[in-house]
Amino acid sequence: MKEKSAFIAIVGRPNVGKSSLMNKVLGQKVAIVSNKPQTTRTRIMGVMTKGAVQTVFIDTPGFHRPRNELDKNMNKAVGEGMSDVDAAILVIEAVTPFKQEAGSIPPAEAELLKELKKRKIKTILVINKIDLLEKKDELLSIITKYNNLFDFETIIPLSARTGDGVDLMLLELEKYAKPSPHYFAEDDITDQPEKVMVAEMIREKLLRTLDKEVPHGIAVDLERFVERDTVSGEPIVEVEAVIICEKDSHKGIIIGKQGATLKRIGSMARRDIEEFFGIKANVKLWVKVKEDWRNRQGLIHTFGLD
Ligand SMILES: Nc1nc2c(ncn2[C@@H]2O[C@H](COP(=O)(O)OP(=O)(O)OP(=O)(O)O)[C@@H](O)[C@H]2O)c(=O)[nH]1
Ligand SMILES: [Mg+2]
Repeated sequence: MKEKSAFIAIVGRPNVGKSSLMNKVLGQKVAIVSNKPQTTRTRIMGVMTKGAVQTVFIDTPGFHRPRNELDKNMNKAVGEGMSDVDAAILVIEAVTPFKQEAGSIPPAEAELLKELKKRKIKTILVINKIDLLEKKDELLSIITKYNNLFDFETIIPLSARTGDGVDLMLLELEKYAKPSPHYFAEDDITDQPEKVMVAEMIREKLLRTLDKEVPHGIAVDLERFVERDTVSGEPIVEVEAVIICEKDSHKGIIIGKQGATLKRIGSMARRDIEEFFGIKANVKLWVKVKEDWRNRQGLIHTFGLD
């Protein structure tokens, strides 16, 4: 059997459902998901091996106007995610949360299309969240609008939530696999080390629990991550993490009244970690303030975000 591989970049504005789509395809949660924009901060690979064909998805941060050094790094990660791929998926939303002028598209999407054109990348347009569409004929105007702007390989409306249309996308992707050895082992699902995945699981709970500007200024630094046996011989994974935030007032919000918020975040993260490793977990969390860390390259590097 001749091995084949395909590298597929997933790009788009923040919050359109890129990570949800990758997770749905893989049938496993590899990238964290939240209803806040800019959830994904780095390039994350998701690996799917079916027989001779290995498809490597590259989930990227939502492309957006940069406001600090971290944002610039995130946009850079989008550019890097698009290099040397066999095709790209541009994900857009069937229903946008903001008003748009007729015929126009969000500036971030226009910029991504410019980049895809410049790099001559074969691009599939995915219109996500069709489960939210009240009138299906609205799809037609979206398709016409985007078709006028770019020569897409194909356009696929789908729902990463329900899975509707996802099979059609996978069928389309088969075209881009090229004869090549596999880059990952057959049972690999991601390039992220376990330590990074644990830190991300904690950050996801923070994103889901906190509001306004607080979650965007957060990083999770894993200080301890070990598996050991308890006295009764049961395996347990010990996790100790520091939650970095930007202001004293944020620290207070994260901890909550008598530590209630932090406790809730810790137990939600513990459940995820236990499910992921299939053994019991202990999660200890602290909160520290590092002012303006999103503009300090040294700290951005420390948290693995460059
Ligand atoms: N109704 C509906 N919601 C969806 C669908 N796909 C994703 N979502 C929701 O959209 C929000 C954003 O999803 P993500 O997968 O984190 O989006 P993303 O594009 O990776 O976002 P960034 O990482 O911030 O760029 C979450 O609340 C998802 O649950 C869908 O098909 N239907
Ligand atoms: Mg994402």
